[in-house]
Amino acid sequence: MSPTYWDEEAEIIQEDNLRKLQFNRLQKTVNRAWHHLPYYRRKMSEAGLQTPYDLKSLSDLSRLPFTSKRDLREVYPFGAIAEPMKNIIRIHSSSGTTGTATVVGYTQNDIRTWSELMARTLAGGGINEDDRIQIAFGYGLFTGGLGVHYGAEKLGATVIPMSSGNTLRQIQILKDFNISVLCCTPSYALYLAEVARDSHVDLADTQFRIGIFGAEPWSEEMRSEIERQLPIQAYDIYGLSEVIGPGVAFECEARQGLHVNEDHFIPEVIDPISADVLPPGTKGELVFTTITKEGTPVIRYRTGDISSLIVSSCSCGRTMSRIERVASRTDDMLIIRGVNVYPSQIESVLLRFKGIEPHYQIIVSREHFMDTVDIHVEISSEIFSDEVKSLENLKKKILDALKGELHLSCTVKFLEPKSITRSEGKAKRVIDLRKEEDNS
Ligand code: DLL
Repeated sequence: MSPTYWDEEAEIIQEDNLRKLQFNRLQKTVNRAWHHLPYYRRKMSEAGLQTPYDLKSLSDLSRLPFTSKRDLREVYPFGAIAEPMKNIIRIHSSSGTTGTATVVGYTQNDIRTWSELMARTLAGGGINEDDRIQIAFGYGLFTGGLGVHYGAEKLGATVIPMSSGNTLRQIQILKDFNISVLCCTPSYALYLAEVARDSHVDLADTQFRIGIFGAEPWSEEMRSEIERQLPIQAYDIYGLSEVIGPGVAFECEARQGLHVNEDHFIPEVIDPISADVLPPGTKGELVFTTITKEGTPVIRYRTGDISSLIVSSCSCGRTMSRIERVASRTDDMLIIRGVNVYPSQIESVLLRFKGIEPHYQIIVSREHFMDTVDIHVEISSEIFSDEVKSLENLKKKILDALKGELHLSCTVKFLEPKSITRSEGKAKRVIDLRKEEDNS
């Protein structure tokens, strides 16, 4: 398959030229932050910078201070905006479910850049102006809906701006409008497949061919499951509001990691504890510096997402380095009686077993000062009616795999199909009752 570049000059740029471009843009960003954002000026001065022109090469990036979600929250609502408000044409914001929301402002140029990057992202998945794209990411303060929308229009595709929810209607439109591309969270794609099946709608003989999924972690096993249930190739796209929204990194047709749009964002991977920069191939926390954003530039923003950098060349010819798919976050690691495990690892084990459905929840609680984990997972209706003995057998195999591979002792409870509430956006996989107890 020949690669589908949207912006060939940028996507196959030579490394030397890319590094020069990045340094040039980084200097401008540092200058902007120094002059327009008092908290950055303070942080940079504390880190020993005397002027914004102190950086001599790209490796001096490591002299700059990190930015955390907390820093952005402290200047809520508009303290992270580096332009007069009259130049800001759009505001997005994180949901704020885990604290004060973070607010991001976009100038005309930022929206132009974002649209370009999203067009690049969609073209990377083989999408073109002949496609009809149903956008089932939420529209609103969340960046998913509008971010993909502007990119799809830029690409020249036909956009169907559905937003999230109203699943029966989504299926009807998918079929009636001969949609070829669906964009949503991977968990919502599975829900849509389930509702289509229940409504006896066969999507196999439609034009539907590509899924662009992101905004939440999903495993390779989940990708296989989605592709088994829907007649599509599924692509992973990654991004976060604080950096721009979707369009930070995307999978090409090789699907071997996500290309970072390095001409706009400089990625680093650090040790989440010591904050030391880690070499390519080593897993750690992803950090991004925006180098073209005007509205809300961020310097060395700590994402909390875990990944590693892949610098080897990709068969698609793009020279921008890649990140490994983001399977977990530093703050979703569960520490269960001294064992560290991520929900995505549990997902990978569960989905290997036939009859296990991709709908699960991990319930963590504390009994007599001991942490316990109960995994609630749906099983298919065929095996739900199996004899108790064969169900017990299956359960034992799962428990052995969890123990053998993740050293996790837990309990597994099989649930009837459709017992777990479906999500229209980001799925909630972990219920940590310990936090609720601690907060009560
Ligand atoms: O979720 C932006 C987005 C919209 C990305 C649509 C992709 C598609 P936030 O709501 O700010 O922005 O959430 C950002 O979601 O730090 C990750 O933890 C997680 N995330 C986003 N994309 C992926 C992905 C959008 N492909 C947070 N894989 C990020 C894993 C992802 N996690």
